[in-house]
Amino acid sequence: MERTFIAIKPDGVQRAIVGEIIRRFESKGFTLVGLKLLQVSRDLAEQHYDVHKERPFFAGLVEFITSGPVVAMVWEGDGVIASARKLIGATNPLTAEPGTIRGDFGVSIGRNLIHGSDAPETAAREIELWFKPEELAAWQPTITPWLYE
Ligand code: D4T
Repeated sequence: MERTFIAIKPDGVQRAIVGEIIRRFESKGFTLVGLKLLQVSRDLAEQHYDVHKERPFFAGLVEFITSGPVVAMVWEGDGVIASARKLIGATNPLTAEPGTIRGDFGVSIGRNLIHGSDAPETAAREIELWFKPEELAAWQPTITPWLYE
């Protein structure tokens, strides 16, 4: 089964939509296999956003994600990486479709509430970066036959 890394950024935690976001992933039919709330270190933030290190907004990104607690999660399911990106919506919440997390709850790109891995390689890298193997639980929900043929 595919896995993806999802992080609710400090704005999502402050806006008190952690439960709402988890509910959307659960209701869709994905399985939560890792979950923790943490204060992100500068080192972790810089590694996570390494791909953006030459971009003008890099310093702001690191500053913001280290500014308050983050909820880090790993979700599992068939096609979960691409599907999570659809649940999350476009990068800029102002233009993200209504019905998506960013579209429903945000208005600006620097406060876009949530991160989701964008490809299998980044998902594997980010899960390894944020979680120790023993922090992940492999389990099969009893409703699995009602989700998959
Ligand atoms: P993440 O990586 O947070 O899931 O967001 P996206 O995959 O949707 O978007 P991204 O990697 O292009 O951007 C990462 C992060 O940087 C912020 N950002 C982005 C910003 O503040 N200004 C910008 O111009 C861009 C492009 C928002 C998300």
